[in-house]
Amino acid sequence: MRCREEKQGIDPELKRRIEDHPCYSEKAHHRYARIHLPVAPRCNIQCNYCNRKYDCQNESRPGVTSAVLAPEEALERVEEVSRVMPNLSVVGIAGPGDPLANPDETFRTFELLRDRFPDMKRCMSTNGLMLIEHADRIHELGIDHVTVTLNAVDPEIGARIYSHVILDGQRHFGREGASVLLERQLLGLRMLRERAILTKVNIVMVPGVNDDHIPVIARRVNDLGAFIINVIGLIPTPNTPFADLRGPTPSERKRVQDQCEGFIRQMRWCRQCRSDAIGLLGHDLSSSMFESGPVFGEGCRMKKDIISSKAASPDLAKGPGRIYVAVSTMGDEEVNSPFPGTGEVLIYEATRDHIMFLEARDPSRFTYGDGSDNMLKDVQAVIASDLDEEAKDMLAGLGIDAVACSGPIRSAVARYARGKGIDPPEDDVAGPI
Ligand code: CLF
Ligand code: SF4
Repeated sequence: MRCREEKQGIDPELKRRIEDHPCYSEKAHHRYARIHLPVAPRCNIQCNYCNRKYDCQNESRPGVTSAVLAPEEALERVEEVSRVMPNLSVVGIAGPGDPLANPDETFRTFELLRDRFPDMKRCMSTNGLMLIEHADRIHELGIDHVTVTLNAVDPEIGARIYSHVILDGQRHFGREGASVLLERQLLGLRMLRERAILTKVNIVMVPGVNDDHIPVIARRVNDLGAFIINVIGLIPTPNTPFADLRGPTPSERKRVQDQCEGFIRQMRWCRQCRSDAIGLLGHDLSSSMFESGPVFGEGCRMKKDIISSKAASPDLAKGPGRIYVAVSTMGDEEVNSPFPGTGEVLIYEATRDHIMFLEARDPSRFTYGDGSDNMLKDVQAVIASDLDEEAKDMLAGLGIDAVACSGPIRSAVARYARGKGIDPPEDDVAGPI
């Protein structure tokens, strides 16, 4: 009988490369921490969803700014964090601009890290414009994981997403700019594959612009050897051309992810973290560990306004044989946080074929009232270590079950599902890869 890894096409060597990377393995994301080093302030393109007061949105949520560090300061930060965080396994550079628009700072930082922390995974996220020039350097420095954000493989669609691209001091606009970027992204991905570097492709899903096009992107990047894709919902940011658009609803995003799942792995657990994030995904400790002053003067003051302004309403479609459950957790794949509490709220789907983690809902983006934007209005149950009377009343008013328990999340979801006549497979109760 084939083991689960084999069924998923993951050989032992590949498993070794992803098993402690929180963005390449769902299981790892509950256990292993990453640190982002904000050493790269400049950018070489202009995305229509990006306000440059904030971090690069290709990897981060809008409304967050990170203080830029020099490479030596970045190394000191890793030294400090690694002393208190034994599960720190990955160090990444993801902004606040594009790492490859700041090659000196980016590569100097990776050089210092390679010498001082040779066993820590080195990771980078880029818009891909300058990959061709730097693929060899990336390989030499042992940067084993590279994310490329690629929002269109059709320049007509790309022209609606990118306002311009700067190459060799020249600005390229519209379709021409999008073609320049695309050509270089595709060649860059190929070059990374030739160097056996694991690649992830982030796609920012913009309803009405590239949503129907995402399966086409997924097929193309799969052909170019990408390991996994991460469909990120647009979070509209003030003072950008996309300020008045909306992000996808949970069911719109899930529909696209399900369409793509047939031919490439899906990362569904991304938290769109900031470019100086530290810790487990979803439990960012950066602001409690270090003063993260604003680079461009606004700081995180704007964060709440931006994030709460255009949250897509929860709309997972209930149906026979399928239930959605919200779990309150502080991490470790355990039900270990009360509701409401300071932990995250994770949404799981259970059917007779799977238990699937769908998304994390940020309480700051939603309300708990009885309106249509209640962040839990589309789930059947809330599972938490404890629920206060007010929470139980609110849930009862929405027809949602309140379940207090502890222990592994997937066992708790399976128990609830079985009580509703749905028996998920044992493999999935045991956990993800
Ligand atoms: Fe950082 Fe990105 Fe490396 Fe991960 S994040 S550079 S691949 S170590 Fe991860 Fe954060 Fe999502 Fe990025 S959850 S935003 S996918
Ligand atoms: Fe902004 Fe990142 Fe796009 Fe550059 S690549 S414009 S920093 S979102």
